[in-house]
Amino acid sequence: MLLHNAKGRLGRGMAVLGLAGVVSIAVGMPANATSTADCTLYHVCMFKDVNYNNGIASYRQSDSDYRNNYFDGTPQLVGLNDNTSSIYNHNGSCNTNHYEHINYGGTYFSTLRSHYYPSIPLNDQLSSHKNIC
Ligand SMILES: [Ca+2]
Ligand SMILES: [Ca+2]
Repeated sequence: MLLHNAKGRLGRGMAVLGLAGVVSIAVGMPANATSTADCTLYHVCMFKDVNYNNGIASYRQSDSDYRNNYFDGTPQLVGLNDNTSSIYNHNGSCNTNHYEHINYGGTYFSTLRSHYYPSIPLNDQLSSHKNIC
């Protein structure tokens, strides 16, 4: 039973070490902890990098000007304007047009409802989008 006590202390010590390991992994995680699973139903989601990585901006409605919008899930504040590289259209009923300029200007391309776009035309150029329902 004395031996049991010693093992008990060792066990607790290992548990603490194990927890510290988990914490350091969480802190050291790369900033790519976004995915299509983060996109709310009925929203269209823009991602900062290709393959839905490194930041997400999620919209139910159209947005005519990205200059005051920012990605979620980035370690530092990253503006949405001219930074989108992939899109998941999770809107069940609307397609979307994505425009090079604010106020739905310039070149655009369309996404279909419930479709995935791991890389997009107009990479790092999008400045507005409009729902087409
Ligand atoms: Ca980008
Ligand atoms: Ca632009």
